[in-house]
Amino acid sequence: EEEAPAVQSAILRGLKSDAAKAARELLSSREPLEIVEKEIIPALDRVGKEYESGDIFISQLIQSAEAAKAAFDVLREKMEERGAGGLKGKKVILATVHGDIHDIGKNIVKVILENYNFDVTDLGKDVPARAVSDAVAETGARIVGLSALMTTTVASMKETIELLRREHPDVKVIVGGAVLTEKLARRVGADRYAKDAMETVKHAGEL
Ligand code: B1M
Repeated sequence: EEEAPAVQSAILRGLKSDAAKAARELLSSREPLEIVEKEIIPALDRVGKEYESGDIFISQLIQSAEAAKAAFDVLREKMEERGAGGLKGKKVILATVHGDIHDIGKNIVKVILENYNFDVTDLGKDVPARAVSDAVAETGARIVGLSALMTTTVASMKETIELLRREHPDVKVIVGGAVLTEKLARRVGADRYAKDAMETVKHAGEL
């Protein structure tokens, strides 16, 4: 595979238009979700590690994240074109928890859920617990998906779930994000842990 590393290297080098172009080219031979899982996520994992070890600066991490978004935008268009359409099904609320601005993963989960016909209300990133609970009241959604990427924001996730338990005890909560594990998900009081977008679809379908 000649083209395969092109998406990754454009992300590693933080080149937005190259990343978009490479993603577009790869679409002729690969499925969008496969490109997300095999190219975009591994590239971001790598820059994350390089940042952590001090090999790259935050500015480079930001550029890589932007290149990843540019590649994902191309894939999203493709997925939206193919979306099931028709009547929208179960309502799901999505948010990245308070204090956390990482939203690439949540945005992927959103597109995939919509592809499977869920009716998604995306509250964005850095979302206070109060806003999540209010959105449940407004939309009548029975499923909430929360994302957290940092050890420091797992506490916000727990707070959000506690508020939901008090105000909307029948709502089911699915959690995800790089920092989470099955064990941590239980500890914050979630109903389900989803390691990726497809697992979210599976859980949301069952709940
Ligand atoms: Co930051 N960051 N970052 N960052 N960043 C991490 C998370 C970190 C692990 C990097 C590192 O040091 N190794 C580290 C956290 C350490 C920790 O607490 N354990 C970190 C840090 C420290 C920070 C800052 C504090 C850096 C600074 O400013 N000094 C800062 C935080 C600011 C804040 O939030 N308050 C920061 C900033 C940024 C950028 C802005 C540069 C950028 C984010 C851009 C954006 O999202 N708009 C960024 C990035 C890109 C990363 C890494 C490299 C990649 C994250 C990512 O997008 N992964 C990350 C390292 C890493 O994770 N490898 C890192 C790809 C994405 C598709 O995966 O989000 O896991 P993920 O989503 C998956 C699944 O987890 C699941 O499905 C998705 C698809 O498979 N999933 C869900 C996710 N959410 C779900 C919700 C669900 C279900 C499934 O609900 C139903």
